[in-house]
Amino acid sequence: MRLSRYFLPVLKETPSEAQIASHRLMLRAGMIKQASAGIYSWLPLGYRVLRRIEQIVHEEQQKAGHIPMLMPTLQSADLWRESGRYDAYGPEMLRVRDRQDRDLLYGPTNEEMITDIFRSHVSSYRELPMTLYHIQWKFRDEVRPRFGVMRGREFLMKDGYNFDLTYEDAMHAYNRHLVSYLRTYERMGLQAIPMRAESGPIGGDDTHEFLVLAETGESEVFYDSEITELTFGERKIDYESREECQAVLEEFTSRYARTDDTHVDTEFEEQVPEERRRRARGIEVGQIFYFGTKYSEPMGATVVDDQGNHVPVHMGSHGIGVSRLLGAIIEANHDDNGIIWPEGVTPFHVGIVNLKQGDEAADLACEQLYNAVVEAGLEPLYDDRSERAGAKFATMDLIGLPWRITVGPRGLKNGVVELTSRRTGESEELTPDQAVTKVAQIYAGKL
Ligand code: 5CA
Repeated sequence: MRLSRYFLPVLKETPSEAQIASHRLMLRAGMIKQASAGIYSWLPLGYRVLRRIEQIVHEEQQKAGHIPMLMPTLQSADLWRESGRYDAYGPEMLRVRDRQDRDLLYGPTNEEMITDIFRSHVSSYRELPMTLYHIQWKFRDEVRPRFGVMRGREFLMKDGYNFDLTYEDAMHAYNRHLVSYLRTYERMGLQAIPMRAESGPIGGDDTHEFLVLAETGESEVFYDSEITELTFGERKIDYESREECQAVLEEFTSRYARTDDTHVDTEFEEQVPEERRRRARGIEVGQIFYFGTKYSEPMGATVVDDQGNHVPVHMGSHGIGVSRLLGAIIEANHDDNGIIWPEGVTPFHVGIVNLKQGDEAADLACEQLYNAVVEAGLEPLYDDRSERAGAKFATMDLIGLPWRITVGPRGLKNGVVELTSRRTGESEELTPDQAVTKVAQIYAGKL
């Protein structure tokens, strides 16, 4: 992409309505524009990151054996009357009436709809286990939408639903989700800690929220500091193996880590030595639930088991806040000059800055670099505008591409360009070929 042809409406001034860094930076970097309270348009740069995050979520879900699909945003109220949640959900639900006077709603979540799909098509235990998921826009009429995409009214969620014959099978699905979530967040450069939480309107007793520690987080959390030393890393996992998945759950959830809803002072003090007790704030980027037959029973989602009995299926649901993740990633990765994207989610892999647009040698070198980067399978953003170098650097720093190649007539006389890391600020002089090879190698390990 050439910046002269792109749509990147960066803001010079800091928008006064934004209270936290991620919201400010997303507005300043031209990633989003508010359409109305808690509802945003995704401008091209923001949309790119959103798509990258979705892609990682898809890949990790499918590795775990979960099946992608897509359900609509508008749902019939009748389904929600069957589960009893139409009245119970309250004013967060946006209710709509069509021209036939039928009650619809803009889905805040999809337990009812997926249960209806399941009961229409699945009748034997032989078809289980099954986990279906989608990535779709949700609407919750939050009392206080704020912090940009962090607490929106319309937001993008990955929501997955498991259908299992027994409690044990359903807990295996729960554990698979826990593992796949750990991997998903790590690929985005985030540490998200599973913490015992409250299930709220989704229901059920077993639930964990995944929290990214951040001062600006909306949740208060209490945890044993040892937990922050755990990473899933590059290890292999066999998702079919109950033991392996259960072992990961135990490893990541045996230490004290709870949100304020489930926190108990006396237990915290008993279980964690004082020097390891931490009280902090966090951003909830996902939640997993086991709720058994809460929906399958009232809605008649049963299968015939191997004895010929009709039994309601055990279910759980598992969500990732896809659009919220942009905010969480930026909260965890920025400095005074702007965003610092982790390689896994960056909107472009490398920025090319031409210090002297119109200089024949510089223009030619940039074109060649651009083509070489594309040939290496990466996406460059080439700042080919006739701007001052300082302005070009400021834009690159603001939008946060992890790597920048700077090309100027002076360096070219010696056959070199400059490769700069956004995170460390360190630069090195390399030939254009070496610079492309190095960037390609970095991404080969990160994508
Ligand atoms: N049906 C279940 C799991 S699929 C469910 O709805 N879970 S949830 O309510 O916890 O939402 C899943 C994730 O969506 C949350 O962990 C959070 O990351 C994200 N989320 C929830 N509300 C909002 C909101 N108003 N704005 C942005 N993201 C949100």
